[in-house]
Amino acid sequence: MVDDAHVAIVIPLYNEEMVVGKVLQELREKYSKYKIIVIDDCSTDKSYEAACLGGVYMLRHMVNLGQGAALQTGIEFAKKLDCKYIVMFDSDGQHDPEDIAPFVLALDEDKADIVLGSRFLGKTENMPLRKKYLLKLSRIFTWVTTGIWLSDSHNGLRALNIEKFPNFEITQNRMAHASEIISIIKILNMRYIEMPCKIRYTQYSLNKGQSMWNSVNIIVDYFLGSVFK
Ligand SMILES: Nc1nc2c(ncn2[C@@H]2O[C@H](COP(=O)(O)OP(=O)(O)OP(=O)(O)O)[C@@H](O)[C@H]2O)c(=O)[nH]1
Ligand SMILES: [Mg+2]
Repeated sequence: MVDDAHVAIVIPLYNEEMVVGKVLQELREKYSKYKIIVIDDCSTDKSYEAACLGGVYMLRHMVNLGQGAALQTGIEFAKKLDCKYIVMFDSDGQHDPEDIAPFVLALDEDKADIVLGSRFLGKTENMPLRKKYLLKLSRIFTWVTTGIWLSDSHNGLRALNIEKFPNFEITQNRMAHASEIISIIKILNMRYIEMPCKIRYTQYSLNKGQSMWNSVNIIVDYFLGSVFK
């Protein structure tokens, strides 16, 4: 059985003051024994204040370093708290807390070392067509660069056995970390599975989400980050 005290939910946060409070409340109610670790990445709005709730470990970067760096800060902190499993969860309300438990169970039953969320296996609604095609393209990119074929290679919901892989380390600061994580799986020879997860596309998330242009930047970041490591 999963020992809840050794599970961490690591949540990168950047300018989500409107939604982060609700996201954390839901997580606290449903996973009261898990360690909930939020890393505010020098938000310019009131996200930090909105996330300072009881029962939440609140960390803060003094400068904006990007989602990859925030995840790594959270992973290091979770290791210090002796956590065995780490769940990566977005703060923008797009993920469904219900999806966490089956991911952690799969790790605990040793079905995999890392579980990757897939919106194409889950009940995702209102996904914009441009996002759908971009994600389909990105899985070809992932396959070419790593040899790993996934249905959804850029999904922020993941769960990983950090006790078994303490050297799992994200070095790509910004959004290119998603591609880097797949490379790490390959380098560390981790057993991975994809599991269904829901992504909520609301007007809020559509207004805020990643732009097409940013996707090009992510690819450039990834290559530069790999070359100049
Ligand atoms: N720590 C940190 N988190 C960030 C940064 N940019 C975005 N995030 C967080 O990372 C999560 C995902 O960011 P999004 O921009 O929604 O990216 P996405 O979900 O991959 O893309 P969409 O499907 O377009 O929404 C959210 O919880 C953001 O708050 C950043 O610079 N630093
Ligand atoms: Mg999002």
